Amino acid sequence: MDLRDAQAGHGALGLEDDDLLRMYRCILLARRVDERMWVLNRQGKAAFVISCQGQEAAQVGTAYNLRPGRDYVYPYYRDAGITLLLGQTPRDQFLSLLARREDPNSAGRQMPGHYSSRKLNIVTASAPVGVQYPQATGTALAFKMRGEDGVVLACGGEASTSGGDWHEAMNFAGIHDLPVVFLIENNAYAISVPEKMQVAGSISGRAAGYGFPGVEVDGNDVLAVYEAAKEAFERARRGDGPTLIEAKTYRLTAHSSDDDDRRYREREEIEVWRQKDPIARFEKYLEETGLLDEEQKEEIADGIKAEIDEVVEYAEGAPYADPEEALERVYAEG
Ligand SMILES: Cc1ncc(C[n+]2csc(CCOP(=O)(O)OP(=O)(O)O)c2C)c(N)n1
Ligand SMILES: [Mg+2]
Repeated sequence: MDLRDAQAGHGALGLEDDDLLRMYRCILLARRVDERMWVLNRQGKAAFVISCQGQEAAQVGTAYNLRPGRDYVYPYYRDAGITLLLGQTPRDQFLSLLARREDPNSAGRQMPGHYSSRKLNIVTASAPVGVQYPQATGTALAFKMRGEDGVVLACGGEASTSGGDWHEAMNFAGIHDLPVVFLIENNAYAISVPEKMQVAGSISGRAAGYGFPGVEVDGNDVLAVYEAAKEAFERARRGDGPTLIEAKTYRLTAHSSDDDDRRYREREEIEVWRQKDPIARFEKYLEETGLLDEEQKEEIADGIKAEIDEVVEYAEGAPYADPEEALERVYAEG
């Protein structure tokens, strides 16, 4: 196991013990929320689930560098770890999953995973893969033109780098030295298509062609990701331009609740990656550095379970939007 040396560990990155516990709680919360979503799906209560499982450390390690409400983020559908860290709540996530009127993302109109918050500068995704990148780059251009110090985080899977939008955005960001960080969560599959059939060469290596740094990082090591992202965000805030981060990780669930992954990947492969689960690895680090013991672990886990029980009950009882509201907030009004 590739664990960081505790001595040189989080202190050297400027992280306090409390920061680590906050990261840990968020990673665990994202996992447990996701697991409950699958239960609701199997109970016939939730139509569709798309998971963050396996990618939580890549998400939280990166987003820990964001200033909510000041920086902007263009997440993709798996980024529950990012949106929970920034301030969306499990209640928000379940209201969205169950398409209730109170869903803050879209008032029950969008598919799950289309996160959105004006207050937190989380910009909703469109369903076509990769369209977030030119939009994110445009926001970074706005920051630069206005002389503001905001940074934009734009996220996606490895297959989103096969489309033209990503390359155009990378090129434009490189030309104008824009304050944008591209996070590619390389989870080895695009639905049933393995990386080797989707990506030529190396993703991180492509940044060189656009004139800015590209780094590859172990996406299941939250501190390694945090370190790479810290450098990237600092570089952007200094006005030195974009960075591409390729976080190597793995999708532990099927692509979505509508996908049967037994048709294209071996169970043994998933087991190998389960041994590298980002949660177990972080727990090991926290235990070795004396920040977490069995009792605290249980306390955190119990707290999360109680919160999820409560908000699921709330969301299940929350009303749907009235049919007459269907066209509200779709077009500009007034
Ligand atoms: C332009 C476009 N083509 C195809 C799809 C269908 N689709 C949705 S997700 C996905 C796979 C994307 O894979 P990746 O970018 O690696 O992200 P992951 O789901 O693995 O996290 C595909 C093909 C789509 N939404 N948009
Ligand atoms: Mg993928």
